[in-house]
Amino acid sequence: MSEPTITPLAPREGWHVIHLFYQIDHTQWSLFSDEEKRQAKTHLTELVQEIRATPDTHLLIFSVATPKADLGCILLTPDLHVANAYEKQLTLSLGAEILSPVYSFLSLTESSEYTPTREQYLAETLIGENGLSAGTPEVEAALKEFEVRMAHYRKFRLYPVLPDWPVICFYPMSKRRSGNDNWYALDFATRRHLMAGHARIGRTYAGRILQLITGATGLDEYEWGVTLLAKDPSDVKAIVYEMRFDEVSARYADFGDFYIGMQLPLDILFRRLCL
Ligand code: 76R
Repeated sequence: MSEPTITPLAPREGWHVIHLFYQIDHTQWSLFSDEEKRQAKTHLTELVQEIRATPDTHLLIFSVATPKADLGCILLTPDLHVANAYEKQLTLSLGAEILSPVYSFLSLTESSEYTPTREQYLAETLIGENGLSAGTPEVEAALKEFEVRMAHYRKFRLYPVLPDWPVICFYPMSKRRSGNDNWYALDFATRRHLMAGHARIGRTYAGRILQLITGATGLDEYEWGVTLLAKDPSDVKAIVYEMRFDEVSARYADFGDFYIGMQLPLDILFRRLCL
């Protein structure tokens, strides 16, 4: 799909991610004949299939719950040229002037700078918190388990394959930089300590909330895209509420608009969107 004469713009690690939100122009759509409507929907269906058949490329497509938008897409792919080409094609996929972009967000998957190293896990968690002694079979087993878990974790953060959980929540977020509440003026140890508290809360939602944090500093207005997948909308409300009391969010986070969508099979999605 990528044009052969163009050098790929793949990041050193990870994938590009584009969140796209569209409104549908039903006035333009109503001017289409039944045959033109059928062809437009077939065209979008084939494009979705082509995108999903592209190596290392994923597309989530969903109906947006409120009139902030109608249709939402999350595209993950390594090469920015490919992301850009698919984004243009998605926008035109139902015909000119049918889909108007109302919000978009460009980011990159990233591994976290706060992930504990093997040495930190040994010193802080196994010895410090659990009171174990270095070198015992129990500690060696725990360290092995930690390394396997971390390898999976790093792979998921950089190359996520997202499940088809129905509820999608997306919002952009930045860390605050004002007066005494300047995240970027904190030293690394303090930020790491605060992020550990954040992660502790997050982990209590395992199996109910799947978070994808993508970095956008220098790429878009906000610094991160927060994408949460859930099976139950009340888990989204609960985690975002609980996080607000945690210092990382209470003191240092600024948020943009929230979008709530539902992943659906394409035929049901078209009916839902009155297409
Ligand atoms: O990914 C991990 O499990 C490691 C720990 C972790 C990091 C490094 C983690 C855990 N997060 C990390 C980074 Mn998170 N997260 C958010 C939000 O609404 C709000 O208040 C904030 C939006 C939610 C709901 C959430 C959920 N997290 C980040 C970063 C990057 C910060 C940086 O690098 O400075 C942001 C912006 C951010 C925001 N977080 C978790 C969760 C959940 C559910 C987890 C547990 C994941 C799991 O281990 O299963």
